[in-house]
Amino acid sequence: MARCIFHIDLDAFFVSVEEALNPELKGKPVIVGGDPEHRGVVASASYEARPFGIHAGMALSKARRLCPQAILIRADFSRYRDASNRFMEILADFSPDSEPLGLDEVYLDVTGCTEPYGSARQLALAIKARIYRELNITASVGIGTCKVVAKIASALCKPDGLLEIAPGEEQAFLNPLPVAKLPGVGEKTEQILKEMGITTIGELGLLSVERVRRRLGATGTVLHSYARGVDDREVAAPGEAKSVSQERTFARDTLDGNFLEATLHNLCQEVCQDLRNQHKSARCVAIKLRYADFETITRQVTLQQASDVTRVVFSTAQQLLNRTLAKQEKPVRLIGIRASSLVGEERQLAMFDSGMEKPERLDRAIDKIRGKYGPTAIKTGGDV
Ligand code: TTP
Ligand code: MG
Repeated sequence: MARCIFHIDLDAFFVSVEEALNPELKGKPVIVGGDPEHRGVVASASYEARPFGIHAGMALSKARRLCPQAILIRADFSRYRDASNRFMEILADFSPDSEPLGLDEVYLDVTGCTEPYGSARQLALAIKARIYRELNITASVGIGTCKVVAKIASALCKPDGLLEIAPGEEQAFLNPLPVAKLPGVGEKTEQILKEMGITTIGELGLLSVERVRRRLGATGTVLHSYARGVDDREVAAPGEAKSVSQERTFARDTLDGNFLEATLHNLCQEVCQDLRNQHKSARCVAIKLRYADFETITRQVTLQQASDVTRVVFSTAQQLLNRTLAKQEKPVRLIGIRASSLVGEERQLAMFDSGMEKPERLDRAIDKIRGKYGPTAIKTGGDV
C-alpha cells in the first residue's frame, strides 16, 4: 500500500506568533529579527513584507531600506517554543508517527489514519483548521507518498495552502520544477548542475546516476533518487528508529540470483548486528528490490517470534527474495533489507529454545571480533 505522508510547515512562524498575540499586526509588513544569536538579520518576514524583497537571513538594515514602513519586532524565543509545543501536541492527536524538523515544521505519516475523515485531503483540512483555531496561525500542508514530494508540495502552496500529489503523479509533478526546489540543493549544487546543463528536476532524473555521483558524490546519488520521486525514508522522531535497514546499489544492474543472495546475506549480518547493539529484536523482515527501470517493490513477513539472529532473519529474507525472483525476471539495481516492529530484548524467551542458542552465540562471537578488528574482519559462509 502506498504511504501517505504530510509535510506541515507553519506560515511566517515567528511573525504569526506575534500576530496572534497582537492582531493589529495582521495584514501589515512585519519583520521578526534581532535576536541575540542572529543580530541584525531577518528571522521571519510576513507575507506582506515579502513583495518588497525581504526574506529570512537578510540584513535588517537592508530590509528597512527596502520597506521603511515595516514593523520590526525583536525575537522572543520562549513564545515560539510554547507555540511549537502546542503545534506538536495537536499533531499527536492525528497520528502517532511524527518527525519534527524544526520548531514549525514536521513530517506526519498518516498512512491508515485517513479513513475517519474520508480522504487525506479532508484530514489535512481538519489539521489546518485545528491549528488555526487553537494557535491562530495558518499552516501549509504537502501530501505525498514520500517525504521529498510532501516537502516540495508544502513549499509550493504557501501560505495557508494544501497541495496533494496523488500516488503515481510524483514524476509529473517534479519534472518541470527547478532543481533548487529539491531539498539538499543549495546554490553550490545548483551551479554544478547548471554546468552539467541541468536546470529542472526532470532533467536531473534523466541523467545516469553514475554521472551525477561522479560530480556530486553520495549526495548526488540521493538527489538523483529524489528527482525520480524515489524516497524510502521513514517518518520517525530522531533517536526513535522504528526499523533497522541496509541496502546496496550495484555498480551494474544484475540478474544473478546467487550474487543477490550473497549480498542479502551480508546486509542481514549488518542489520542483525545493529539490532543486537541496540538490544532490539525485530518482528518483521522486509526485502526491497529496485529494478533498473526504478520500479521498487518491498515484500514483508512477520516472524513467529521476534529475532536478532542472523540465520533466522537471513533465511526469511532469502525466501522472500527467491519468491520474488521466481515471479519477475528484471535486472536489479538495488537490494535492501529492513527489520521492523522492533521490541526490547526477548533473550530469556529465546534461550528456552535450544535451537536458537547456537546461532545466537555465534552471532555474539562475530560481533565481538568485528568490534575489535573492524567490520570486514570476518565473513561467514552462506549457511550460518
Ligand atoms: P521557516 O519555516 O523557514 O520560515 P517561516 O515560517 O518564517 O516562513 P514560511 O511561511 O516560508 O515557512 O522557518 C521557521 C522559523 O524559523 C521562522 O519563522 C524563523 C526561524 N528562522 C530563523 O530564525 N532563521 C532563519 O534563517 C530561518 C530561515 C528561520
Ligand atoms: Mg514556516
